[in-house]
Amino acid sequence: MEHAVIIPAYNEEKNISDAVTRVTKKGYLPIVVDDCSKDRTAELAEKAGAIVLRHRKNQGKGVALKTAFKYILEKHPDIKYVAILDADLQYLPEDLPKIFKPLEEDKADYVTGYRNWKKDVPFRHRLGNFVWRTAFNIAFSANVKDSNCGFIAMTREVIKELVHVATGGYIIENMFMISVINKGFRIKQVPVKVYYYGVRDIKTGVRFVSGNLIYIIESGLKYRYNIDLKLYKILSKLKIIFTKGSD
Ligand SMILES: Nc1nc2c(ncn2[C@@H]2O[C@H](COP(=O)(O)OP(=O)(O)O)[C@@H](O)[C@H]2O)c(=O)[nH]1
Ligand SMILES: [Mg+2]
Repeated sequence: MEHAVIIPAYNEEKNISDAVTRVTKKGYLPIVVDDCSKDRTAELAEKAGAIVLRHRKNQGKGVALKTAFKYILEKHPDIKYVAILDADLQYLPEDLPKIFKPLEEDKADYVTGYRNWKKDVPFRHRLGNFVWRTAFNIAFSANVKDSNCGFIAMTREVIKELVHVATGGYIIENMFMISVINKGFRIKQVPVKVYYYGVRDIKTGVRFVSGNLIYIIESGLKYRYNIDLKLYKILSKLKIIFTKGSD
């Protein structure tokens, strides 16, 4: 078995069995990290045949990924390629072969999906992502089609780096991409399908968008001019912006 799929999960009893079953059907090893869910997520994941790693307290998606990276590096020397699939099935397990392909062909070290903004993404999410993507491409002289897609795949070599940076919640996608750029790994993006089962309220949305934007701009200043404002850290400590997730 060379392919593993990490499924970070927090209160996902509705979709977790389906997610695990469809990942297994594709021939990949499903590793669920239960981030201290209050529902039957862990039990259902186990019943569906996944390897289940449990957090005793809720720590956010970033730390859930760190737990899985450590587990794979320590216990699974055979695993060469690893993907991340959200448990809420916003992205499709059936798209996994597409996201693994550039790695298998040795054309990339890190692959992310890119969403069809017009066809699949609600306006408010489209706007937030436009702001992030524009800031990201300016800050890093990059030309990514999607800077915040949670559907990601990477090689074992990349995991050996990201296990040291993974933390927090929804900034994880930017944090990983920035780290991969800094390390000079090859990045590719492939088109993926995405579903939205509800849109955040405006207040939450603004806190979400601004938190990520501050992180991107600050990281850009560090990347270009080695200026470290630490603003993101201060604001997350003051709980002005989210850290783990919007929960
Ligand atoms: N929101 C949230 N999701 C978590 C947490 N820990 C793990 N996750 C999982 O991370 C994935 C992405 O979370 P989600 O809230 O859907 O984020 P979004 O779709 O990017 O806004 C899902 O599979 C969650 O179950 C957490 O503390 N909070
Ligand atoms: Mg989601």
